[in-house]
Amino acid sequence: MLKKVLTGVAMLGSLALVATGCGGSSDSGDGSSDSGGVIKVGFAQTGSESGWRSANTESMKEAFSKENGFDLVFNAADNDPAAQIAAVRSFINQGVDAIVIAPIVEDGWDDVLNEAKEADIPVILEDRTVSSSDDLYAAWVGDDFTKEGETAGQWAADTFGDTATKLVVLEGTTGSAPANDRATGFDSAIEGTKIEKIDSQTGEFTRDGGKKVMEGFLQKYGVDGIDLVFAHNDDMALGAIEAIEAAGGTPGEDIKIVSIDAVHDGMQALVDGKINFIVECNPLLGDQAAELVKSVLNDESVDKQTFAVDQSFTQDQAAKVLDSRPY
Ligand code: GZL
Repeated sequence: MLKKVLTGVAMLGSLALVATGCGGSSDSGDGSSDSGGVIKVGFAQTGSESGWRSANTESMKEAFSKENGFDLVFNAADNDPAAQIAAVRSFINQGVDAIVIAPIVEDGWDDVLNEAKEADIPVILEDRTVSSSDDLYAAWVGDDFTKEGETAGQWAADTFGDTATKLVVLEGTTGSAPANDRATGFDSAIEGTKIEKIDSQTGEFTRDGGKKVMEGFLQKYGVDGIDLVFAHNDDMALGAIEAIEAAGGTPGEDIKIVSIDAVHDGMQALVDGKINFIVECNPLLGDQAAELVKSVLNDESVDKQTFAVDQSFTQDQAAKVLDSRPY
């Protein structure tokens, strides 16, 4: 399956494409629908669970703006998969021109995606993926979650691999692609090392969820019984930091933390020495998603998968870039 890897330049390029309306042509020459040049798009967002999600929502709203030729119908499902499916069904009933989804969980999408197909409304996935057959959506743009997990795991293996290390994991939303794939990648990277996963539980990608789960781990094992935390996102890592400090521990020293996202608050904690390593997950997917909608409505062939390019940061590397990052 073809996939395209995006660099920052390419994503900026797509901004130029979308802004000048040369993302393709149809009867009105700019990918517009029948409603006089404006494309009506329903966007089903997961909710507002994390700093990453806020940056992603901002990117999507900026890209699907009136200035760029869109009429955006936005829904945030508060991390409720049933509510998100109902939102997509509502978009179909409204007769939107295209639907964009950041699916909370991978499973349960077949029926409503078939209904969109029967209504001849193309679906673009952004951020997370679904387990449905890929003929039920036109394209997906997002980050390589398995690779993110592998990068985090490789750092852990390089740092602790030869030493007996007690690991606890703060998992993302159960059933979500990032939680599933980051776990797969991380576990493959630490295989054969002396890192032992003693516990793992979902904190739902939220700061409060990460704090509560970490409080439970600390009650169970004590500060001295845990050496390393792998948090599936920065918000849960930040919650874990609060719990560790409340228990009298020093995060980043007594208990090391590796996380994923690289949102500003996470990067600040990395600079402050409370997190030890962060793998980026770029949330700025709006321009590419908007370009995909225009191309699909223009019956242009598009790559089924487009990956954003992610990097990773040590504490020193974070200090150099913190003030210049876009999110
Ligand atoms: C990853 C995204 C995840 C982030 C979390 O692309 O789906 O959801 O890692 C967010 O911060 O809540």
